[in-house]
Amino acid sequence: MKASEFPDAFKDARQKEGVGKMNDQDDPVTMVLRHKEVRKCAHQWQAFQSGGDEVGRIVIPSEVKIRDTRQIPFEVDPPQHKSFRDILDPWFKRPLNEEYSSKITTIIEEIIDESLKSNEVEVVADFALKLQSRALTLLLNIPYSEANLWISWGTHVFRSDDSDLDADKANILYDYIDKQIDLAIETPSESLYSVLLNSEVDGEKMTKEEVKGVLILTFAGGRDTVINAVTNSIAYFAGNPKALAVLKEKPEMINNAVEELVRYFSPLTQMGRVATKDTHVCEHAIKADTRISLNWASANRDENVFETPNEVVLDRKVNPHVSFGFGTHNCLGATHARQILRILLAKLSQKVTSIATLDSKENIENLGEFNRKVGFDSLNVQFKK
Ligand code: HEM
Ligand code: EMZ
Repeated sequence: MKASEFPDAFKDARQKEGVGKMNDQDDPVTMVLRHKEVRKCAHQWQAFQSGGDEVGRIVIPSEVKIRDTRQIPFEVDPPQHKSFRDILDPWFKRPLNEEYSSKITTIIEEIIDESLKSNEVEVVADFALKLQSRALTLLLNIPYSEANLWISWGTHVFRSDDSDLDADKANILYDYIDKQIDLAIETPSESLYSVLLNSEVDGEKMTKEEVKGVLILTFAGGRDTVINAVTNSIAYFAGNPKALAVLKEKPEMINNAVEELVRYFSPLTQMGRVATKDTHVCEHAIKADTRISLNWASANRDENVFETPNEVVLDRKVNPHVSFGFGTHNCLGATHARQILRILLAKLSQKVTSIATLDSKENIENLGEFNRKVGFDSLNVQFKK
C-alpha cells in the first residue's frame, strides 16, 4: 500500500449491519458506523452519555485504570457542559486573531526551513510533534521554551511503545499539570491556567481538579490528533506531488483542502458513549450501561453521503465530515487545529516542490476484526525546494 493511502476499514460492516463490535478490556463496544446514525447518537446525550461515574470509560481504549480526573468539558453532559463551554469557547477561538496566526506561521516556517536543509526527516518526531508542541504554547499562552519538555514526552501522553495504557507515563503529565497549577496560584499570569483559576462556573470558582481536567484534555486530546493530521498530510503530498503545485497556484483552495484531508484521515477514529437505558441503534439492541462508539472514521467514508469517499478531492465542496465530532461535544480545539493545517498547507506549497518518501511504518489500530490505519509510527522523507 502507498504510504498516502488510508483504506476504509469499516465498509462491509457499515453497509451490511450499520454497526461493528469490538472488545476492549472486557467492556465491549458497539461501534456506530453510518454517518446518519453517528450524528443522531451524538445528539442523544440523554440516551448516550459522556459524563457518568466511571471517569475515562468513554475513551477507547478505556482509560478507567489510568485516570481519576474527569476531563472537562469532554466528560460532562448538558446542562453543566454548557457552563464550561461558555468559559472555554472564547479562549479557544483566539487562534483566529492575527497575532496568533502570525506566530503559528513563524513556527511552521522555521520547521519547514530546517527540514529543507536535511537529507532525511522523520516526520512524526522531528516535524509533527515539534509543530504540535510549539503551537500548544500559543493555545496555553505560556513561554515558547516550555515546548521542549513536552517534545521529550513523545507523541502520546498515555501510550508508550510497550503499552496502550501506560500509567507511569500518564502520571508524568498529571504531576506536571498539578505543579503548573500551583505555580499559577503563586504567581498569576495571562496563561490558560490562571484564566481558569479565576473563572466562575455557575457562580462558583473553578476548582483545581476542574482546571486539571481541562488541561489534561488539552494536552491529551490535542496531541496525537494533530500529530496524525500533520504527518498524514505530508504523506499525502509526498504521494501526490502535483497537489503542492495546485495549492501554490490556487491558495483559495486551501480551506477546502484542509477539510478534505481531515475527512479522509479522520485523525480520531472514534469516541465512546455509555447507554443510560435499553435502546436500539440500526435495529441492534443496546443494553443499559454498555458502550457504543461514534465512529467518525467510518461515517466519513459513508457512500450515502460522500461521492468517491475513498478519494481525496482537494476541492470537495459539500463536505459534512465529522472528524471534529458533531453536536454537543464538537471539538473545542478545531479552530487551533485548522489554523495549523491551513498555514502548513500554505507554507508547504510556497516553499516545497516535492517530498520523497524514504521509509514508513504504519500505525494500525486493532479494533476487534477491524484494523484501521490511523497514522504512522514513523515516516522518513526528504523535502525538496
Ligand atoms: C473534542 C477530534 C484537535 C480539544 C473532539 C471530538 C473529536 C475531536 C472527534 C469529539 C469527541 C466527542 O464527541 O466525544 C479532533 C481532531 C483534532 C483535534 C481530529 C485535530 C486534527 C484538538 C486540539 C485540542 C482539542 C488541538 C486542544 C488542544 C478537544 C476538546 C474536546 C474535543 C477539549 C471536547 C469538547 C467538549 O466536550 O465539548 N475532538 N480534535 N482537540 N477536542 Fe479535539
Ligand atoms: C481524550 C481524547 C479526547 C483521551 C477528544 O478526544 O483524546 C485521547 O487521545 C486521550 O487519550 O484521554 O483526551
